[in-house]
Amino acid sequence: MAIVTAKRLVTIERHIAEQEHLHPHATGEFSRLLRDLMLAIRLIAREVSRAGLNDILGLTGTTNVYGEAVRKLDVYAHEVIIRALEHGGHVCAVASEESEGLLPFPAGRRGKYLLVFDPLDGSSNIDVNAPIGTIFSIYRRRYRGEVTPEELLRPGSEQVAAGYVCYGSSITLVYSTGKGVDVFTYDPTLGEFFLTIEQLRIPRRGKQYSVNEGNAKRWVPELQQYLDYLKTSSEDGQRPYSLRYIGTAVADVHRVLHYGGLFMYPADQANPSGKLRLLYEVNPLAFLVEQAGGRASDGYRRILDIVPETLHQRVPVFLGSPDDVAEAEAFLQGRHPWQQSGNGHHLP
Ligand code: P6P
Repeated sequence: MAIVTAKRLVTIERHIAEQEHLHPHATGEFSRLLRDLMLAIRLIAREVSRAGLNDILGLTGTTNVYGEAVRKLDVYAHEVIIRALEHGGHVCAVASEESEGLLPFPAGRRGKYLLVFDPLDGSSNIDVNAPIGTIFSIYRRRYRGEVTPEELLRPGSEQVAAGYVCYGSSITLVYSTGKGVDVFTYDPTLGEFFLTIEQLRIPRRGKQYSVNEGNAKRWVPELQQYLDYLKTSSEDGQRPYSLRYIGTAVADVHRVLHYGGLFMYPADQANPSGKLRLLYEVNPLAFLVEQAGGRASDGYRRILDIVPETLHQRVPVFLGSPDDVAEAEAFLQGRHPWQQSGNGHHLP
């Protein structure tokens, strides 16, 4: 992993401009889209950092398309991203996790890109000062004319860029345009994101797993065998793994990208497709993990190959270090040697 300190003083704007030269057909429209998005992220970062002081904590008293309570900061982040993008003319429509369907921009202001975003991931953590995040994903239009949801019913491998912001002890932007993953840290005194890690690479294997084990009794036996395996000491000291779970996917995945291991949100008897949304959360996170040399699947299929049937489709997810995710897949598919060696009996 190439560690770059901020000595080079490469801001996100300078980095976007440098990246533009890497794309021979770049029209500058994509760069301007990213700049508009960075403005929205700065505004959200400011509100998040003042969340205890500006009466933006707490609930709105409404629920979203999933029946989940909506918080004031969810609404603020959703609206500020839309306002920052709609005047630039680089995006024809947006899809927000907080909105029912696709939100086309007015005719005459429609560019060639689509922005898909989760304005505030992990918002239940806002009121307790735990990390939260914003996730975004950018596609290039396939059709002309009216913008319909079919524009987004395509595999995540067609993303032209994806990223997230983790509002934690510091505010970190992690993004990729398909040429590796770069990490920027926000300096709130200057309002600037500075490049701090160039071409982040995920370890081939880690020693941590991240999952809500409160659901364990509802998992398939093969997955329970995998968790037993992770907790069983091995002679080489690689196991037992440690459990780390924040409950904000952005924060859990940010740790996995740096330390290795894997993040899981599996299917269970109550949620046969898991909980996380393919378009708004899983595709962008899978894109980043693969760009960093990792692996992302639903236990059977590569996430980025899945063609969504609806905008809000949920999908089970296992993502992180390639060796760890491949091992989880082997267990789920009942083909891991540990399962066949008789150790794999599932404890009640
Ligand atoms: P649970 C946050 O609400 C979220 O969508 C993801 O960010 C996070 O990984 C998951 O849900 C946590 O869900 O069921 O463990 O609380």
